[in-house]
Amino acid sequence: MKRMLSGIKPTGQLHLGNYIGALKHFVEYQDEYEMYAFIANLHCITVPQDPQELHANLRDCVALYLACGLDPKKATIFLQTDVRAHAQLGYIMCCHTYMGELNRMTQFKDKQAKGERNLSGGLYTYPALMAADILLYDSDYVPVGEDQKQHVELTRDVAERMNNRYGDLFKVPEPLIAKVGARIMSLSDPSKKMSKSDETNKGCIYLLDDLKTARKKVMSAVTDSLGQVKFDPENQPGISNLMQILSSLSNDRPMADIEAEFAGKGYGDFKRAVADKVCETLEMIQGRYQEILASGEINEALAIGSDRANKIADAKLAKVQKAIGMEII
Ligand code: ATP
Ligand code: LTN
Repeated sequence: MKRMLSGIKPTGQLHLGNYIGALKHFVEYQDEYEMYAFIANLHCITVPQDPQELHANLRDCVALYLACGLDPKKATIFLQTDVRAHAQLGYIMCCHTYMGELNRMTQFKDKQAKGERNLSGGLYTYPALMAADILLYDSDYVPVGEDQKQHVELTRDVAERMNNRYGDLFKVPEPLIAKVGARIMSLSDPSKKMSKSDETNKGCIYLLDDLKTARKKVMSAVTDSLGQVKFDPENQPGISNLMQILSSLSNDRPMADIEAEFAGKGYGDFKRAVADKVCETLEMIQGRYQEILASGEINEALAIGSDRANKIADAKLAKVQKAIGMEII
């Protein structure tokens, strides 16, 4: 069975972009692949976090993994800090990644370009830790949204570099990016991706938004004055974004099908259909989320997951350290 690994940062509440771009695929893949899904709580402290909020978000994040359908019997679900080898291999990867490579990473460059001050060293070296996350498990595939492709490509480069230098240490992974929904845009500004760090809060639908709020956000989504439901991201970014949401929440329904259904109808009808689908999805997730919080499922899933993950990660770390010449015995 091929192996797949992905992580989500528990910074803030998970949103519909995370669900459509990442979580939904983890669930689809868990039957076909050996799936490793973790909560990247080391990555999230690369930017300042409020300890109480972070603690609450961690719990919510695991609960939402389970509520979206990840099954601890099939997938290995764990907290990054429960597997110490991530930080240790992360350091080793950092020593094999060039500053020139890190300088090219857009996530860091964007923050720098915005003039944000006091960016941490951790934020700069973040891609090296991400490489360690992936390579510890000899992952074949890494399902992520479009924004993470560059990090997976860097992981491939560093893996190949180390394989050439020390012998066959790592499997070289491939990013897996869905055709539809890899970049869900903000509802209030379709030129930006839907993001947890949305200042206005209007463009982002959180998985735990109450249904009324979620419906309102869809109904007030920015569209255009062309008056046709057509998939044309360049000229109709707002409508095309809503179409992507509708399509991926309806088993990847073809765009032509959606265009045909709404031909000659107004944007109001179309938005209502999108809002209905979004609310139906949120209702299902939130129902399971409440059940999970009231049960002991979270701790149980994490205990089984970290046990499984530690075994694989420890063996890989030992192999790497030996190959580099860092071990005495
Ligand atoms: P932020 O929203 O603060 O920019 P993030 O959501 O990108 O952060 P993560 O929570 O770690 O950070 O992302 C988890 C996964 O969700 C990643 O695979 C990422 O590519 C995907 N993802 C995030 N936002 C979107 C989006 N708008 N559309 C599609 N996929 C997304
Ligand atoms: N960098 C990712 C989160 C992440 C990840 C990973 C994804 C950390 N480690 C390993 C895939 C594989 C993000 O910001 N979304």
